[in-house]
Amino acid sequence: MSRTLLTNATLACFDAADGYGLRKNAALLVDGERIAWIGAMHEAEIPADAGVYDCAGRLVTPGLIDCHTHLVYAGDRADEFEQRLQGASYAEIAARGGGIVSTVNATRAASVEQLLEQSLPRARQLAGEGVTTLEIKSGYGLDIESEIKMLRVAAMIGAELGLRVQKTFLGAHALPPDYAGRSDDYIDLVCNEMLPAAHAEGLVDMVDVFIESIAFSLQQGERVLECAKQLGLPVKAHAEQLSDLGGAAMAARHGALSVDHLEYLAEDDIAELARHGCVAVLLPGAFYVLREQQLPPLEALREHGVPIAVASDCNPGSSPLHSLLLTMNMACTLFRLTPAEALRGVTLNAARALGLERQIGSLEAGKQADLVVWDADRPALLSYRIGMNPCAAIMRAGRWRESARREAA
Ligand code: DI6
Ligand code: FE
Repeated sequence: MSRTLLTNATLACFDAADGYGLRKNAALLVDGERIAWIGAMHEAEIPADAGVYDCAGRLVTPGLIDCHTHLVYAGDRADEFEQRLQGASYAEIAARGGGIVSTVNATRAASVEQLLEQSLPRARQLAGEGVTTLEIKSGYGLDIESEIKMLRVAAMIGAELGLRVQKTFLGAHALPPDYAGRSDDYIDLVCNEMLPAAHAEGLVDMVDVFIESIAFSLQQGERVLECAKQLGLPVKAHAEQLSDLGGAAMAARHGALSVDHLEYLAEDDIAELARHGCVAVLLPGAFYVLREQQLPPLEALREHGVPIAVASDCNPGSSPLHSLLLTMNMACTLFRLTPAEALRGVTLNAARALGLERQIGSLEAGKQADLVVWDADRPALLSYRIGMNPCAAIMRAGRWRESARREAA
């Protein structure tokens, strides 16, 4: 078992109820895949067999977690970007058969190899900024075979890049054209065939649903979540992105790990999230790209003590965003999160949104040794700078990712 001692570190541990849990002049011992010990430099003993990494005062955070992406897809939607700049809305483009459905056509036509080749650079980009855990949703296949193909590619990305990938089945993302006017029949297919088939292949860690006027109704969403629960799978929901259909409170009542987007979330429903310990995942990339005006109810989420996570929502339509650091900056600038909330939102609270908070998301003895060394001395720098990647070294499950490692001077 290999051991590594990080010395002279400024650790943002996230081991306390709020703030960074900052420890200066600290040391951290990694034993095998796990964090074995954290303490002050003057208490550290260097085991004879340990490698030493001198952080020289640099900041060390938990590995970043992007807890909401749709990064497996084929093609792009730059043409829609141009249409929106000429005045068309996201919902109008979707209504005329563009939007998600155009990505569905491209994704269905792509082979596994093509899908992997097109999706890998997106995951690599996120990983280069210190992402060690990535959630990836299906939802551009919308038939059994293509949804399974997407989830397979998601798993391949994890293996290829040495990331932890959580695979989310989002068969109820949009109504495929072949089911036009028959959305209940499509939900039957999702519940009775698609989800059980993907689950039988061991490809489903969680189940998500898009509850929105341009997607599925509250009742249809609830059916999908009930089916998922019958299979013993954790659930989550896209809710209140463009309108208030009550999807977030419904999903919270079903024990959802998270509800995501939430710009139109009503005050009454926030109490429901708090009561059920459901994480609010905010997605400033989609807000920015769609030039939304309605802000998520940040102050009320804080008042109710709802844990807040932040994610890229990386997708070809509403959020072609491949940087979690930029996402953190947007969460601060657009939504008014503090840098501490933004960093907690891509570490500990993102882990909670994936049901992984016992394994990852903070620097604590016993947790998986997923961590990032930054060319920065304070955590606020990560949210503050735009277009700067100060990632110096990345460790995932106790191993340095060689490609991202720069030796301490
Ligand atoms: N909400 C979103 O923002 C993405 N999916 C969803 O349910 C958009 C996906 C796309 O436009 O391709
Ligand atoms: Fe999304």
